Amino acid sequence: MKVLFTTLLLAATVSVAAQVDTTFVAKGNPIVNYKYLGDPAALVHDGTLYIYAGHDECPAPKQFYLMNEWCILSTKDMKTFQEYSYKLQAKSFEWAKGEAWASQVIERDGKFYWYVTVEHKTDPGKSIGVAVSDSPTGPFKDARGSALITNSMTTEYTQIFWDDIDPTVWIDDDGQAYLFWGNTQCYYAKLKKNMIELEGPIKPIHLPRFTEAPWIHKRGDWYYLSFASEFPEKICYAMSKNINGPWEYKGILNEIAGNSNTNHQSIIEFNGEWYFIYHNGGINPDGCGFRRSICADRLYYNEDGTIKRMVMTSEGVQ
Ligand code: FUB
Repeated sequence: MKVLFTTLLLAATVSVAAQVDTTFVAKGNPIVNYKYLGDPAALVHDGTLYIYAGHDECPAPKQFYLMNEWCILSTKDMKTFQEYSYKLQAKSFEWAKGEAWASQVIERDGKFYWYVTVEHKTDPGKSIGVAVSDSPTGPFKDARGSALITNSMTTEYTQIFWDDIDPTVWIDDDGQAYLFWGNTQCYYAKLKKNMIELEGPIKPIHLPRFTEAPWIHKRGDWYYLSFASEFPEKICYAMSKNINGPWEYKGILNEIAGNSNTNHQSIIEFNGEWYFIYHNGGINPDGCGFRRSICADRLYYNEDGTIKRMVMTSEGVQ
């Protein structure tokens, strides 16, 4: 009886978690045109590409970040997308005041870890938390009950209150996991195998004109660290043969979006193609950095491993 009850409960939890809210066919860029979403972080798992994005809720004509939750989308072919009913709330982290800024999800040993930026209640400034789930579509719950990174852990490098934002996580071939993040100053640190504690010191990475939004990806034996640069933001990148650097700056990858002062990218391989997934202000009549929209375009490499300059298109990847 107990086993039957547990099985039913598990089945109910899984079906609630995977409930789809909206299915739509993308008509080029922006991909989503029924709501504003920014900071798209891509994950490929089991033949599906997931996008985790912050919900821009700032009403026009106001100009500030009003972001309370993150949403989950998925696609198997870059044409038909689904948005799930489950949303992760910034206030699900009891120690946080709110503000669902940029995030990323990564899988390890069948668990999905969602690293998020939020405003801390008692350690003034932005901080990084981590939630965990058995499914890429949730439900997620705070994995620590406290912040993984707080502003007071990095005051040695900068005095600003918003430098601890935009987490990106990489698990290297030897199993060692790394957290990269930052604004104005880029940081990285090793993570323990449990993915929810630091293993070792926080180290600075010196990148020219670094603003925010670091993203790590690897192709062949090259590691790539792309990031938002200056303001309004272009996306630039650096390359290395080692996740610990040194990083060689390679210049601009994507120009200013024009209709959004931020551009926040993720770069991922899916079904044999490389994609640059980013946001612009494309569905806002006046363009806007606080009512943003997710876009995707193909990304191509040169023979020497450097990346060709991105072309942002209206047609998208179809
Ligand atoms: O969405 C809030 C902030 O805007 C993100 O954390 C930054 O990367 C920028 O996109």
